[in-house]
Amino acid sequence: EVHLKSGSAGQSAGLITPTPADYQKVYDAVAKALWEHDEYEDGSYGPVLLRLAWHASGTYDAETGTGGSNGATMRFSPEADHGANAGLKNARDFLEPIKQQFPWISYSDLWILAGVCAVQEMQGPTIPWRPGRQDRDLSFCTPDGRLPDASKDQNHIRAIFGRMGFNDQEMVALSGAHALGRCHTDRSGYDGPWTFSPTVLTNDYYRLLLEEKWGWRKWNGPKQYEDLKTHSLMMLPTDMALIKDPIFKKYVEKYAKDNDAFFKDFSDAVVRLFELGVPFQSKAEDRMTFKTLEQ
Ligand code: CCH
Repeated sequence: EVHLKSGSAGQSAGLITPTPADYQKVYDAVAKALWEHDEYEDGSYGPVLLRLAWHASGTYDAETGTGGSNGATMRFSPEADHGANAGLKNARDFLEPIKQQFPWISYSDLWILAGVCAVQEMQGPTIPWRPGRQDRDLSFCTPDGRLPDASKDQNHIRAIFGRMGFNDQEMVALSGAHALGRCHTDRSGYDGPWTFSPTVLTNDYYRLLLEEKWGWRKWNGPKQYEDLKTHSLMMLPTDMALIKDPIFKKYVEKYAKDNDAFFKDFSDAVVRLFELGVPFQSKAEDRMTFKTLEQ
């Protein structure tokens, strides 16, 4: 049970459980703010919101049951200062007014709901969602080093995502998120977008991986690839590992050919990712789906 402020759920104050309609209101507020703040970067906070939700979830360790999106411990040092989380303050700050507007939702539910909203508003698949995350204090911060290191290879990808409990197919499906957003020299040190439409989710990431010619970029920054035709797109060493590894490559080829298959597998894998380590009271059947602003 959650304390809803008077009026926020169309009811008088009291201890009542928020309904799907209440969560849809939160979704709508995030979506509206996304469209209002199109001055950010390529025109949308969507990519950085998705990355916040992923980095909150991707700390999960299946063996110890620690980490994951329950807790929203990235609000605190040391987790906020982990190298992998550089720049995610932009996403947390973006969501702060929404949290003020809907004080009954936990930060941890809000961050993940915002990730769902980002995917859907960027024309991606529907991501079923359920509430139940509770905020925790900084003693629950995870140690540094649980998120992937972009300079590494397929063994590292398997070690990191295997620790969360994912299989090869899911690892490739999740990586399609790199159709969105860009790298920033002042955050990761890397530079540039993966696709020509970084605020619309498509299977272009896979198509470009396979169809473009890639070579090392000649610059002073960390080792990354650039497309040899336009020199405006990039791939990380971990991205290129998906076509160097024959098993990963099979899935890259599948998703490059079939956007529907990508959307379905991406949605399934993201639902799992976003629920890692959350002690839900509700059942999987109780997941809700949100309407986009357009719908
Ligand atoms: Fe990622 N990612 N990611 N990523 N990522 C970066 C940016 C985004 C890795 C490294 C990086 C996933 C998997 C991996 C997004 C979503 C996902 C950046 C640039 C690096 C580096 C950060 C910067 O400079 O701002 C590595 C390594 C892996 C796996 O091996 C997965 C999984 C997801 C989501 C499902 C999104 C979105 C971005 C763009 C963020 C932005 O601000 O534009």
